[in-house]
Amino acid sequence: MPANLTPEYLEAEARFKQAKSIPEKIKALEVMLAVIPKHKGTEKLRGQLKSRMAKLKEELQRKPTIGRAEQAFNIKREGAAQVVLLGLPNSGKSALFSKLTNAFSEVADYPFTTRKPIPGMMKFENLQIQLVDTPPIQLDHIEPGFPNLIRNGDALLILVDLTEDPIFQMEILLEELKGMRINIGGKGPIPSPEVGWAYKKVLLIGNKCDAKNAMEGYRAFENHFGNHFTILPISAKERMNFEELKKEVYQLLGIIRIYTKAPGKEPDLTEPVILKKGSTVEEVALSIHKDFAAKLRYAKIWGSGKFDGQMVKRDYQVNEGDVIELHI
Ligand SMILES: Nc1nc2c(ncn2[C@@H]2O[C@H](COP(=O)(O)OP(=O)(O)OP(=O)(O)O)[C@@H](O)[C@H]2O)c(=O)[nH]1
Ligand SMILES: [Mg+2]
Repeated sequence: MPANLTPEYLEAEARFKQAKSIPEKIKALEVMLAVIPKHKGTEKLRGQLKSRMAKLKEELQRKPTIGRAEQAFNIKREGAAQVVLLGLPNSGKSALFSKLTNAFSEVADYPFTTRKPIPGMMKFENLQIQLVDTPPIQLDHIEPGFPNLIRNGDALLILVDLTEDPIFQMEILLEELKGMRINIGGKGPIPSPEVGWAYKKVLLIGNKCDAKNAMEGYRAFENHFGNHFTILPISAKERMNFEELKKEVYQLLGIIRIYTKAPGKEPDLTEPVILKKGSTVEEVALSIHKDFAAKLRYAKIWGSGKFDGQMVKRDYQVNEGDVIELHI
């Protein structure tokens, strides 16, 4: 029996074929189903349209949840650097995060308290460094978006609970990071990059230093991992070693602070220019404006120069705390 499809139906079908998004496709299908002549000859076609519709609706339901979960792990970088906290459940990440930053993350004595990453700003001298609290790392289950969050960070703070076999905790963390193709290190040179792998600098933190048996755990941990990583014992609860911790985080980032000034004026020491260690005068200029770098003739330097106000060229390597006057 001929299907006798109407022009209305054929028009909707054309729209369906051209549709790019799922909602557009669903809309066109709805029209097709509404206007299709309902007789024996179209029975099979109607069945196909209905099952297509069901599949599209299911897809629509599924899509945003994956998207939303991933989006929660997309934390916009703010301040001088982004540092991601990592650890097993109950290691004290949120306790530390809440005390070091202006933000709040729930602390509780049961595991999996933190479900989504939370950003906060930590003040260190004249700098703001972003810390990101995260859900715990667990064996064989990685949330979508988590590997990217770790890869995008400038450095990692790995927390272990010193009272709960810290070596074993670290072994699990290393295993899970390996699964995400993330290589970590602390001391020593940065290894040459491998395709598909990311390398992250790490500071290891032994938490709960205030608790009984913590120092025993610390000594064993230090013996095991001390050659490859800087390890700092702290207590998030008692705020022990917080100043040291902030300094170590800054060291870990491998950044320097430079101050610029206009001729005859004083530099603004509250507004550092943040650069990678080893940067040059040219990169100082570039951080202000690309035209500035192009037109740069020379600079005067206070700090690491041979004398105050020394004239230097664009390839001069600047150092922590230098004050630079750019001349174009
Ligand atoms: N004694 C002691 N307990 C601590 C310290 N830091 C955290 N705790 C306790 O450890 C438990 C877990 O702390 P959280 O900060 O919630 O741990 P977390 O790593 O964020 O846990 P998840 O969100 O589940 O991954 C809580 O009962 C805290 O009070 C510390 O320095 N000393
Ligand atoms: Mg937490």
